[in-house]
Amino acid sequence: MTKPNSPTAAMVELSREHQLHLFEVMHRIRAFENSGARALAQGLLSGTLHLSVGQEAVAAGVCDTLRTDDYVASTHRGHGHCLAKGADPRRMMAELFGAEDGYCRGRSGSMHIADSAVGILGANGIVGGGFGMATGAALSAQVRGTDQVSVVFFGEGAAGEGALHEALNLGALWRLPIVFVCENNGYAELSPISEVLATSRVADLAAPFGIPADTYDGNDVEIVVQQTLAALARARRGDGPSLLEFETYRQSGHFEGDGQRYRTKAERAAWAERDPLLMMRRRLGALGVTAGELDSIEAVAQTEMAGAVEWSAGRRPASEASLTEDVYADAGSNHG
Ligand SMILES: Cc1ncc(C[n+]2csc(CCOP(=O)(O)OP(=O)(O)O)c2C)c(N)n1
Repeated sequence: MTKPNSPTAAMVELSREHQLHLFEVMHRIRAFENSGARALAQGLLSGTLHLSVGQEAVAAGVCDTLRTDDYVASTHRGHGHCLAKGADPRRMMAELFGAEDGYCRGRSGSMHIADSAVGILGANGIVGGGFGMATGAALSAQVRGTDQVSVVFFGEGAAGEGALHEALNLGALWRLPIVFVCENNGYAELSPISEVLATSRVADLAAPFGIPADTYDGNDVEIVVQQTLAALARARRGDGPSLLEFETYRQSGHFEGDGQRYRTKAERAAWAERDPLLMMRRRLGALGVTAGELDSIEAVAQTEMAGAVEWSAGRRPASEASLTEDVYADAGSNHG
């Protein structure tokens, strides 16, 4: 998959081709997750999945602006971040299937997918676990004198974690090339933001550190691209961190199987109208792209991800005998 018009400056006009590319990336994310969810419902996978259906514009828009050697620290809801940053969907799907060909040889499931070849530091089962890793990666880029940037995705539920405030402090103090990207989907597990955070705006939390921050529409992929470009330019110039809060909505449950009794049908229906894929479809339609062209992009994405499922289902499962491989124990040192 090529990346047309890889942008390098802030506030560029996105070409029609570029917008079509973003539409394709968002559809690939949705198709991957829907395919995984179907496989789970069919009993082909164990455990559960945390889907990001409805949030694709943030992953696609942010990662679109990044270079392969930039870093991304993801979350427990990280399929979109990993795919958009360049992970291989077959190896991702194989990991969900617990197969040896998966990213972690089938031992982790979706919450620990990492790919250092494309700068993915890892999805993370620990809420707020990415802050320290991304800060460290940004420090490493600064020490090595490269212009790489480190991006950390987090949910508004992670904004109450001390690790965010430590990372904001060090990022500002050392002017690190890091961008904090909050995907504010309104709920932390089953709790609305009003019950878990003392402010309604995560962006407010950056003010004491002198870090520029604002809140934007996270379902409009073009806005996500433009704002990330500005934050990246600042980081690459050596001017330090930014915090971008993107408001979005998780259309799926917190996990597959979540009864979702904590929110109303009316709320879900209103956000479904603002589905980022639908919004992009309308925009491209207004630019003269035909419904047939858009449908075929969607169909190609679905075929690709159905292929990833088929491939993964045929892979060898991780063997029980291999489970203790790569587990380290410090047996030699004297802790007395
Ligand atoms: C340190 C830690 N505390 C609690 C949990 C349990 N947990 C898993 S997801 C989640 C909510 C996270 O909410 P948010 O950061 O807003 O992300 P979202 O699920 O909305 O994408 C919690 C509390 C965890 N995995 N790690």
